[in-house]
Amino acid sequence: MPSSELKLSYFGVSGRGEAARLALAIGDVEFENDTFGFGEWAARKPNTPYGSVPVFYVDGMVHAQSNAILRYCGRVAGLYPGCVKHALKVDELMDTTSDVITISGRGSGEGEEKLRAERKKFVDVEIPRYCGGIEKRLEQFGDGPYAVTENLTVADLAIYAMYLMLTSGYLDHVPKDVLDKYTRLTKVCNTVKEHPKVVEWYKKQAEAQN
Ligand SMILES: N[C@@H](CCC(=O)N[C@@H](CS)C(=O)NCC(=O)O)C(=O)O
Repeated sequence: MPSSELKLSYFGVSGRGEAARLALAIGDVEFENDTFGFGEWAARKPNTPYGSVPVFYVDGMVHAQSNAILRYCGRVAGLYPGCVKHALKVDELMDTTSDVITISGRGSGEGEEKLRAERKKFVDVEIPRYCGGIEKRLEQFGDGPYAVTENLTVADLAIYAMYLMLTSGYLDHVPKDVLDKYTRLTKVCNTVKEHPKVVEWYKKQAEAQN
């Protein structure tokens, strides 16, 4: 089958686009990494199916929803399990990280006081609920180092992208060490971070910026 022309469009931050970028990079799948600044968003928004990003073009046809995109990228990169039981676990983890990213946005654009209150709730209540939940599920799913099966899957990349977002200082009022106590989750993230293709990808991105 001839390979398709792929383009991923997302803000130049990790967020909901990062896991798909990493999946394609790890699988040596060629794609156009179309990143853009927040200032460009208003002009782009009407051209997206649901007024949101990421969007993903396959041979010119636009597609939306980060987890649909990530599953596609995982399949073409060989990082999405064929086994339905494994795929169920991968999907569960992907959707949970997506919930965390959605909740992290509460209070944005509603003023500093509201944002501070929402972020406090996020740190004190939602992170223990969801990341504590992921931690327990990882323990139930196996010994690692990966989340599901002994191989890297898109679930690991989704967890890593969420981890980057929560620990990079990108979110005001969220301490960078907020996930330190989740040791199994952190182990997954360190394993992804040290993956040679991931190291190579970030090195290339840094070089492109200089
Ligand atoms: N369910 C969607 C949510 C997408 C979403 O909310 N994207 C945010 C960026 S992470 C966005 O487009 N925000 C700009 C806006 O809503 O105007 C997905 O997973 O792709």
